[in-house]
Amino acid sequence: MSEGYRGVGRVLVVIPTYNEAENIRVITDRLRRAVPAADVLIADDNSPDGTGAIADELAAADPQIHVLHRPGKAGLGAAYLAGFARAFEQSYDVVVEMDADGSHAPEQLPRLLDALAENDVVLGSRWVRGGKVLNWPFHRYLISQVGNLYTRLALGIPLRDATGGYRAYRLTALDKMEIETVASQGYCFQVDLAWRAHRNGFRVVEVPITFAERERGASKMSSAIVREALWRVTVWGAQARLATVRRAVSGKRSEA
Ligand SMILES: Nc1nc2c(ncn2[C@@H]2O[C@H](COP(=O)(O)OP(=O)(O)OP(=O)(O)O)[C@@H](O)[C@H]2O)c(=O)[nH]1
Ligand SMILES: [Mg+2]
Repeated sequence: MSEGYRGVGRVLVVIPTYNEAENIRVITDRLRRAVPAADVLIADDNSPDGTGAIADELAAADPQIHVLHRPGKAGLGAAYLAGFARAFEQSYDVVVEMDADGSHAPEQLPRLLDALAENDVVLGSRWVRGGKVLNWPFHRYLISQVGNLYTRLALGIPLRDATGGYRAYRLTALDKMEIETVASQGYCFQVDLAWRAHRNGFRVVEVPITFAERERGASKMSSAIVREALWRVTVWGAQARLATVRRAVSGKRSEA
């Protein structure tokens, strides 16, 4: 167990994995070098390619690496929630989300953690000035841009990259976000948490990152994941507008 990162306290980086045998060693190695103060939790959904066994080897060789074995593929959101629960149990101050496929450079984590010193939630952002995406096919660029535009309009949140998955949260903030009620599974999980942070009035900041397309292994991105995000964001946006209308109406009634 580490002493913590300057200014923010004890940090747990949760890396969800499903079939990342080709990536998990490289990413944990880079992460341990880049931020030696951070502990690592690999949340593996019983990957058929043996990622879980490799994670066990890594954990056996390094007391700052831990593994959460889950029974089967249940989506990114569920894996993160289980990882967050572990962070609460073990009294960490900060939890970080990071993909295993190398898209999120561990070398940029200090940038996120430094920004957390004066914020509650830090989003690694591809779409603010200074942010970049390397080697993405045009259709992925389009999905991300359109998805983020729709999210901004439907929810009225000022974020450029609400779907990104490279983030740091203070546990004091997560604790108030009622995450036990999160049902989102895919990307939508990221939008869900950004929306909760915004509604709670937390200090949310976007810092530029360079996101690189995965080089090894298969993507778990699917049209079902995009559809889930679309319908949930639409429902949340409608609920928020309805609540505003209701408040306005009951305000008028009490004035009358
Ligand atoms: N535990 C767990 N991890 C998952 C699951 N689905 C995806 N992941 C992990 O979540 C991270 C992001 O998934 P990716 O497949 O890279 O999804 P993506 O980044 O949207 O897609 P690409 O950009 O094509 O890589 C990776 O570390 C995956 O292994 C799941 O059902 N369970
Ligand atoms: Mg990826």
